[in-house]
Amino acid sequence: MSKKKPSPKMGTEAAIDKQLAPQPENDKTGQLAAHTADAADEQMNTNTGLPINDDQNSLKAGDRGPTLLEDFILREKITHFDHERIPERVVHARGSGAHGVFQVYKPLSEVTKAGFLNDPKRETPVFVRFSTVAGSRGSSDLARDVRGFAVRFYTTEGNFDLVGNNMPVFFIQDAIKFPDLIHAVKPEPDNEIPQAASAHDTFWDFISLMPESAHMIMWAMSDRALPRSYRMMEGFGVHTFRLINEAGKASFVKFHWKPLLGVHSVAWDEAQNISGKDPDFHRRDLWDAIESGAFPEWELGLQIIPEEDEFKYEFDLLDPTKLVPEELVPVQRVGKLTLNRNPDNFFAETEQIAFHLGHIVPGIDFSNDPLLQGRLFSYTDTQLTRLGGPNFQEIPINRPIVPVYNNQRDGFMRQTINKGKTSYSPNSLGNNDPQQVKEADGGFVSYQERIEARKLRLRNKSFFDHFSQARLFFNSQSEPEKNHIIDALTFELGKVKNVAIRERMLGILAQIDEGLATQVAYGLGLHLPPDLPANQSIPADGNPADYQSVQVESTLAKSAPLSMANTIKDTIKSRKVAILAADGANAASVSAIKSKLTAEGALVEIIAPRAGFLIAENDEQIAVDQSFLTAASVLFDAVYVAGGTNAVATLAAEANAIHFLNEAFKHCKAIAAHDDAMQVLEASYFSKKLPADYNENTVLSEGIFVGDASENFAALFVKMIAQHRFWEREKPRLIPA
Ligand code: HDE
Repeated sequence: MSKKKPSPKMGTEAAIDKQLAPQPENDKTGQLAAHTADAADEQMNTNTGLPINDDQNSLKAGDRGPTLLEDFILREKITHFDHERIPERVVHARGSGAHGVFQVYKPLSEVTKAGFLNDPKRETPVFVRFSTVAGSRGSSDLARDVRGFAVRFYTTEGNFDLVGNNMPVFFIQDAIKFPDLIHAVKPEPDNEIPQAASAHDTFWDFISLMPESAHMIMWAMSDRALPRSYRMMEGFGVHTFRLINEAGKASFVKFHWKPLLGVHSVAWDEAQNISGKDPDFHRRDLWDAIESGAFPEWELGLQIIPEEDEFKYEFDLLDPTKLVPEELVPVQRVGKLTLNRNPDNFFAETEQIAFHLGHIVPGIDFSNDPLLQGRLFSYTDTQLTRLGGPNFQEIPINRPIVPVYNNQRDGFMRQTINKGKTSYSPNSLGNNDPQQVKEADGGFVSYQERIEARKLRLRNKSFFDHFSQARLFFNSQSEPEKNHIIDALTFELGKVKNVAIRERMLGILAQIDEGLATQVAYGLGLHLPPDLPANQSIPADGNPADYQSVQVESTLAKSAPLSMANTIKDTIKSRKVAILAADGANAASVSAIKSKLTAEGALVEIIAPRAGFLIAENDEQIAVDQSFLTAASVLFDAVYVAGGTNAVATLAAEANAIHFLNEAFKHCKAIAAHDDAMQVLEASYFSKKLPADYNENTVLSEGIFVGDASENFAALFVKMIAQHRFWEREKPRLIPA
C-alpha cells in the first residue's frame, strides 16, 4: 500500500506551483483542483457549464411582455449577485495586499529551527496585507490610524503568519479589553458617526480611563499614523514571541520589518485632502509600484533576548504596551521581504486571506503576553462567520504549500474529496494513516514552559508603569514631530464635545509630559487639572486592580530609532514628482529634468491647464499626464515649474497652478523652478518668504530652488526630494493653501 507520509520537506517546488500560481488541473475524478479562471478566448457559460447564447436579454413572454420565472439563466446570475458580499473584517476591514518572497541572509540555527529561517537559498512565498483598523472596507486609506502589517509565509513546514502593525506597542494589555477598545473607536452606535476616525467622544472617553493606552496614544497621534506609503512603514510583531532551536533552547524575540525606502509620513492637512482627492492613495501606490517594477522591500529584524534575561529590564517583556529600545537590544537584520506581484483578484486573495496569530511553524512559539493569548482564540473564530464555515483553509490563498492530511471532514463548502473509509485515529482499517510526526522528523511540539500558578484575574505589578515609555517616545521625537503630536491631540480632543473627557485626557498627558499637556490645554482653552495621584488616574468607580499606574523613570532619555527624523533619506525611488507646464514651455529643460528624475527611479507627471498635449516653445508636442482639474499637489512628493515665456505667463495666471504650489509649500515639499519661472513663484503665497534677489541655481529658501535645469540643478533637486519634507518650514504657521 502506498504511503503518503506527510513529510514537511516533501514536494515543495511542485506544491508551490500548484497552490500559489494555480492552473486548472484535473485530478483523477475529473474535478478541477485549485481553480483560476482566465476568460481570454473562452466562451461564456453558466455555473453548470451550459453555453450561454444571450447574456443581454432576459426571457420574456413577447418582446414587451413580463419576464418568465422559467429564466434559470437570469435567476442564477442575479442570485449569485445577491450574495456577492461577505461580512467585512470587524477590524482591519480596509486593506490592500500583494504577493512576494522572503529570503533569509544566513542560517539562524543558533536561535531557531524554523526551516525558512535556515536556508539562504530558499525563497519562501509570502502574501502581505496592509490595512487600517477602524474604518469600513470603503473608507479612506489616509485616516489617522494604526496600520496592519500582516505577513503570511508559505513555508514547507506550514503557513507562518506574522500578524503585526506599523507601531510596536498596543493600546491595551489584556485581550479582554479589545472589544471595549474597538467599540469605543468605531462610529458611535446611535448615529454611526464618524467613519474611520478616532476624533470623537467615545474613543477618548475610553482612552482617558485607560492609562495603559498612554504609550500607544503617543504613537497614534504621531505622524506614524499617516504613512506616506505602505512601502515606507515599519512593521512590528508587537508581542514578545519565542524562537526555539534544534536543541530545544528558547529565546524571546521581537519581530521588526525595516523598509528600505525609510519611514516617511504625510502631514495631517495633506492626509485629509488626500482622503477626498484619492481615498485609494495607499492602495494605488502599492499597486503602481509593483506594476512599474519598483518592488517594495523590507528587512526582517530580530531583537533576540536570552530567556535568562527575562527579568533584566525595567519593563515586562510580556506587556504589549512596551517596546524593547534598540539601544538595549539591537535589531539584527536577518533577511529580506520583496513584494513583486499584485493579486489577480482582490476578493479571492486580499479579502479571503485569513491570517491567524496561531499559524506558527516548528522553531517559533508564543510568550504569555495576555494580549497575544487572547488573539490566539479570535482569529479562527472570526473566519467562521466571515468566510462562512470551517473550511476556509481550503480557499486557494489560505492553502499551505504542503498537502494537508488529517481527519477533519465535511462542513460548509468542503472542497477536498477525501478518499478511503477512515477519518479517525487510531485506526486499523486505513493503515493508521495519516500518521503523527515525531519531533525529530519535524513534528510540532509546544515549548515546554514550566508554569506553577494559581488561576487569577489579575495583572502583575510589572504591568503598572504606563507612562515611562510614552515619555521616552515623546522625548525621542524631533521638534516638528513633537509639534505634530501636540496638533493631533488638540485636533482630536477638539472634536470631543464632553469637556470632562478632555480634562481627564489632559490629566493623562500631564503624566507623560507637562509641556505637552500644557500646550494641548492651551489649544483647547482649558487649564491643566490639579495633579492626579500617580498610582490612580481613573475615577474611583473603576477597578483599581485593573488600572493602577506607577510612575517609573526610564533610564534611557531618548531612543533614536523612534524618530522618523533619523530615517533613510538617500533615495527618490518611486517618489512622485509633478512638472507644472503649459503651452510655450521650454521643452529641453522639461525633458532634462524628467529624464534625470526618472533615471533616479522617480515617477514624473506633466500637469497642465488641459489634458492631451501641450505645444512647447519649439513647437514640440509634450504629452500631458493630468490637467489641474484631476491632479493635486497632495498626490505628489515634489514639484517643478517649467520655464518658457508663454508657459510662465499662463501658469502665473492659473489659480490652480498657484494653489498647487501653495499646497506644496504648506506641506513642506521640495519645490524647484526653471529660472524663467520666477514669475510663477512670485504669484504664490510664499513669495513673501523668498529673497528679492536671486541668481541661477539658487536655494531661495529651505527646499525651494530655481535654476537652469543643468546636471547640477537636477542633482540638487534629487537631493531635496530625498529629504522627503522640510518640516521646519511649518514654524511660521501662517500658510493658507
Ligand atoms: Fe487583530 N484581529 N486583534 N491585532 N489584527 C483581526 O482577524 C484581535 C491585535 C491585526 O490583514 C481580526 O481576520 C483581538 C494586535 C491585523 O487580514 C480579529 C485582539 C495586533 C489584522 C482580530 C487583536 C493586531 C487583524 C479581524 C486583542 C498587532 C488584519 C479579521 C487581543 C500585533 C489581518 C480577522 C488581515 C485582524 C482580533 C489585537 C493585528 C477579529 C481579539 C495587538 C494586522 O480576529
